[in-house]
Amino acid sequence: MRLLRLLTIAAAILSMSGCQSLIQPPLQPQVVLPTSANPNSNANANFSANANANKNLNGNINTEEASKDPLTSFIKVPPGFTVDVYAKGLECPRQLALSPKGTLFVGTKINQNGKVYAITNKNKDNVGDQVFTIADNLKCPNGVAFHDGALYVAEINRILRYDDIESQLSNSPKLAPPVVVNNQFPSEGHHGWKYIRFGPDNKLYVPVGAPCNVCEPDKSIFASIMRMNKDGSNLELFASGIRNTVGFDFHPQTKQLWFTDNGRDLLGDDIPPDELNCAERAGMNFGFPYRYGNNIPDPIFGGKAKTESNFTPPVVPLGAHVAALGMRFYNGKQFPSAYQGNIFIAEHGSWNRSKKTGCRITRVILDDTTNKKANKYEVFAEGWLNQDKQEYAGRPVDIVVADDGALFVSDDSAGVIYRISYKKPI
Ligand SMILES: [Ca+2]
Ligand SMILES: [Ca+2]
Repeated sequence: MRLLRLLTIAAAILSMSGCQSLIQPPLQPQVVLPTSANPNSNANANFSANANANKNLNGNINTEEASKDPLTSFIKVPPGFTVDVYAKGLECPRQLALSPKGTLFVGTKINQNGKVYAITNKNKDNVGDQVFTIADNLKCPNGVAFHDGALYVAEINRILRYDDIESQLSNSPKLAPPVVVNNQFPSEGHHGWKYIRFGPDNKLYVPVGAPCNVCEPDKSIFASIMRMNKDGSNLELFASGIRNTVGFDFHPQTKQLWFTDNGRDLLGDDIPPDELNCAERAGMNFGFPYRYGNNIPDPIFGGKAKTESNFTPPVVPLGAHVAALGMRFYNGKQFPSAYQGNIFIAEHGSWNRSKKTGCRITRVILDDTTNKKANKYEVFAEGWLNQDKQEYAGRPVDIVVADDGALFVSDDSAGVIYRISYKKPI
C-alpha cells in the first residue's frame, strides 16, 4: 500500500507539472487494443472501435503531398490530407479558440508566468504571420474562449476576460488589465488546468477536475463540469462524476454537450478506458470515482456508491491511457462528405503505460440516424509516437475547425500549431 501511495503521489506531481515531464516506462513487447479493457460492455456490441483504432496507417500516407518539414514529415494522414505547420516555437500550446476574424488564440499549460498567444494570418496564405504574446504572467492559463469580441482565459482558480482583445494585440503584452469574471474556483493544482467553452445557451462551461488520481472529493465542485453566466454569476453544477475533462464540444444539431474524460491511473495498462461521453441534459453523473467505462467498478470506491446512483456510461469507451483531450464535431465544408458530423479527438498519449499508446488524432463516426451512437472509432492521423524507440515527436492537444474547413491542432510537446487540410487527389 505504501508503494501504491508513493506511486500515486508521484503521478500527481507529474500530472501537475509542465509539458515535458513524462515518466519513461520500461519497454514491454505488448500490444493491447484500446477498449479491450471493457469485457462487460454490451452497449457497443456492434462497435468496431478496437480494431479500427489500432489500424496502422502505414501505406495510407499521401506521399506525394507529404511535407518535407521535419516537424510534420513523419505524420501519417489519409490520402488527400496534408499537415502543415501554421505556427511553431510556442511554449506548451494547449487549448485553441478562433475568432470570427480568424485570430487563433492559444492557452498554455505553464504553471508560473504562463503565456497566452494570439496568432494572426492577415495575408491569408494558410500560415500564421505574427504571434503576439498577449499575457505572460498567468498561472497555468490552459483554457481560452472567444465570445462577443472578448477573450476569456481560464487559470486554475479564476476566469479572466480581455475585452475588445483584437484591437489590443499590438500592445502585447501590456494590454489593459483583464476583468476577473470569477475567482471562486479551487486552487488545487492537480487536474486544476481548465478547458472552457461557451455553450449554445450562452453560458460558459468550466470543468473542475478531481484533485487526485482517484478519491471521493469533499466538495461537489470537484470532478464536475460547472457552468455560469458570461459575467461570472450563477455558477452552477452541470454534470458530475467526471475525473478530468480537457475537451468538449456541442453537437451541431442536438446542441448536447459531448466531452472526453481521462480515466484513472495505476490500475494497469488496460483499464479503465478513457471516455467519450454525452451529457444530454443537466444533472447527469458519469461515474467517477465509482464506475468507469461500461460499469467497471473502481477497486477501492466501487462498493461505496449510493444504491440510488444512476451513472451514465460513455458513448464510446476509448483506449486506456490514451489521454483523450480536445474534441470537435467536424462541420466544415473542405473535407469529404464522409467526414461531416464526425468527431475528431486529440489523444495526447500515455505516460504510465508499459508500452505507450495514443498520441494521435482519432475519428468517431456517429450513427447519423440517432446522433447518439458511434459506428466507428478509428485513427485519423498518427506518427508522433515512435513505438520502436518509445519516444514522442509531438503530442496533439486540441482541435478547432477553421472557417475554410481545415483543422488547427495544437501540440504542447513540439510547440507547434498544425493546419490539416484536404484536397481531392488527382
Ligand atoms: Ca500568413
Ligand atoms: Ca465515466
